[in-house]
Amino acid sequence: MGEVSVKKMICPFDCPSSCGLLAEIRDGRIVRVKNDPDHPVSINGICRKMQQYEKNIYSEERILTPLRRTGKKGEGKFEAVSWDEALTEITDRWKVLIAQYGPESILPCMYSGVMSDIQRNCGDAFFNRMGASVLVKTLCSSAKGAGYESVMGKTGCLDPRELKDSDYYIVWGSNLAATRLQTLADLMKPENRHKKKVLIDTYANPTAKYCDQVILINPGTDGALALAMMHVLDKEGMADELFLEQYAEGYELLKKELPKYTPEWAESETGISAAVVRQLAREYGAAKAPAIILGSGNSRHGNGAMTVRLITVLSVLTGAWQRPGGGLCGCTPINTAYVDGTLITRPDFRKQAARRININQLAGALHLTGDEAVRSLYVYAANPVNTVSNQKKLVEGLEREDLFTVVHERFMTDTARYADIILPAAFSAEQSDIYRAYGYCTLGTAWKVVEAPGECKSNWNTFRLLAQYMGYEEPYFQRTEEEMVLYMLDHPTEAAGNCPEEDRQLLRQGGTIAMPLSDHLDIRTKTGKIRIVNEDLKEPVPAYRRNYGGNYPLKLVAAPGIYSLNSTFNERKDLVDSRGAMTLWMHGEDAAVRGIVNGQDIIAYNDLAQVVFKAHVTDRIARGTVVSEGVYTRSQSGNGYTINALNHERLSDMGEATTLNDNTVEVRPA
Ligand SMILES: Nc1nc2c(c(=O)[nH]1)N[C@H]1C(S)=C(S)[C@@H](COP(=O)(O)OP(=O)(O)OC[C@H]3O[C@@H](n4cnc5c(=O)[nH]c(N)nc54)[C@H](O)[C@@H]3O)O[C@H]1N2
Ligand SMILES: Nc1nc2c(c(=O)[nH]1)N[C@H]1C(S)=C(S)[C@@H](COP(=O)(O)OP(=O)(O)OC[C@H]3O[C@@H](n4cnc5c(=O)[nH]c(N)nc54)[C@H](O)[C@@H]3O)O[C@H]1N2
Ligand code: SF4
Ligand SMILES: [Mo]
Repeated sequence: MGEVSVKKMICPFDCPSSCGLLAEIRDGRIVRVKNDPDHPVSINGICRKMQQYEKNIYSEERILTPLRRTGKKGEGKFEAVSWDEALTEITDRWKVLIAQYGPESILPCMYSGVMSDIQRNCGDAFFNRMGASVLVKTLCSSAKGAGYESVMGKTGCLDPRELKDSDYYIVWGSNLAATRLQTLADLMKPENRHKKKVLIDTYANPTAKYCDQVILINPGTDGALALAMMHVLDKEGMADELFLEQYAEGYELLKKELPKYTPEWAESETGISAAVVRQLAREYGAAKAPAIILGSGNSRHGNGAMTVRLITVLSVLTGAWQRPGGGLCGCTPINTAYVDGTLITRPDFRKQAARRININQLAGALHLTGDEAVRSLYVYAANPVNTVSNQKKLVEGLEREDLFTVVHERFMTDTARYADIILPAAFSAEQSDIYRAYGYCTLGTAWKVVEAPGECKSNWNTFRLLAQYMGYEEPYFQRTEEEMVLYMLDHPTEAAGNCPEEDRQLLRQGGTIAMPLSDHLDIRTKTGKIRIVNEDLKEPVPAYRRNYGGNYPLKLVAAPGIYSLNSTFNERKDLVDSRGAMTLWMHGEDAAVRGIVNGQDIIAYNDLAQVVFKAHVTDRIARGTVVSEGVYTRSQSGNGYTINALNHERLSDMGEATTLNDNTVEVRPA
């Protein structure tokens, strides 16, 4: 047996900390993965999913060669072909489609399978060059971003490392134990243990056991709670009017609206008793440096951006932002660009504007006909059958015989099953890239540590080949992956260029550097002030607006799970086994009136579909709400459909985002 060498990697998944990893390598294979103690964030460890990353990389299920479909769409029958055969077939089909119907008949579909900059975004350059339809990539938290920015502009929010200075925490619609593990670790440190932690969520998610108080709220009503808290703060003289005068604009206009938003009014919207609203507001107002740790759950509603806008305004009301640890955490802590993304996406390659298709409306897009029809779909780093709304209609679209579908994947996902051609994808360990965490002020690089098995290729190398077969001759498509990383390091943004020499050296070698934390009083809005009232918006004064809701009696929430990351990690048997069946949490009273008992098979249904779950009956959920955790595959469900079959394609109020927590269902025994 050869010697063990240790190399640095960075976690490529869609998770806010982009943890540093150390790979132990023997005979060209990774034998173990652990946390990199030199990394600025993941000093204490990494999550259970990534502790055995080698199990994913060397999984028996991995796709190792290009494949051509031999069975019916969806059946999962394929034969191995060479890269040359696959690329020739793909590009021949595309050339015909472009000549006959124009390049907009081709639609790329990507999302967050890999988060490193080049591998994630290089496809944009290829499809810009082609002139293909533009995918609007708003499957995650763009409503949250729009709501925050409408108040704070580009001002950086708290980096979680600053939470050590806070004296009170509100975890608002986030399951830290699953999605922000490094933040939870910080909150549980001995020096922070005694500080009160309040969870506001639709159910007692796995983070509840780390909190001192759990407040259950009706989904989509958080804006009412924020307004009622502001009502109390204003009425009881806890708003910091000096701070608001100096740093913000428009408070006097909002103040006029506050009298009507009483805790009693909020109780009728949120289901939280007026007494608890008052108690929460008073505690929050009494704290010197309270931090609101905001998840994305409550932004995935028809009123999601307005909700985040109201919570952001609440975070400034008591002047918390002027004290270390006070303010809002969970939006973007970075107030400047670390990487010039246009060097990767190359908007200049696109010669004329093309139509935009929102990823949340992919199902509808695949049913367009005539001149508008989508005739080819190229999916990479995404698994829309499991992660995009309106699953049933989406699958019907993918079944179209005249839709030429290519999927670049690591595993036979529910989406890959519908491909005409599958291309085998590399893992992050087998490719090189630049990494920015979205939840921390860090910047890193990681070089390939092992060769890809079989014929797997990275996104960059695949688009390079596709460009070659299409006859695209731009120098961009000639670069190797390593040359592209070096090119990016040689063309730094101002912030990255200003790093100390030793940090720049580290980036060339591979590793993560801590970038300066944002100055939270350096308000980066158009007016230089925090915009409590924003004249650029349709509704300048923030107000309570209801979410879409629906005609069925129970509100349905899709929560993230600990054992998977969106649909990723469904290839890991150990994690899938620990997770268990696809369950639907429901309140004991809601179950009783429907004759449902714990553990029973149940059917949740609405106008879109029926989905079979196991009932998880509990009193730790808001009445009238049902929640399903985690993203399951179709084969793990009782009837071949998962929660997204029950979700509409409607978009949020700002940011064109998913509204996957804003749907209603009825439930009956199966
Ligand atoms: N293990 C694991 N880690 C992950 C992911 C995963 O799937 N698994 N996903 C990754 C991705 S892509 C992202 S974007 C982040 C997301 O991570 P965060 O931004 O921290 O947000 P979530 O944990 O998704 O927040 C979901 C919570 O919001 C609650 N919620 C839903 N609607 C409402 C509402 O109207 N009001 C309130 N108060 N709560 C509501 C849900 O019940 C759930 O507990 O996590 C990333 N990390
Ligand atoms: N019901 C429900 N739906 C959700 C969510 C939820 O919590 N519940 N979360 C939502 C959120 S926040 C998000 S961000 C989206 C995420 O939606 P998706 O981006 O579809 O995320 P994943 O399901 O993780 O699928 C990513 C796929 O990319 C593949 N992949 C990984 N690395 C690479 C690579 O380097 N190259 C290529 N070509 N492929 C690669 C993986 O094998 C995986 O199949 O889902 C959203 N949808
Ligand atoms: S906590 Fe998130 S970033 Fe860290 S190793 Fe796990 S999935 Fe990756
Ligand atoms: Mo996400």
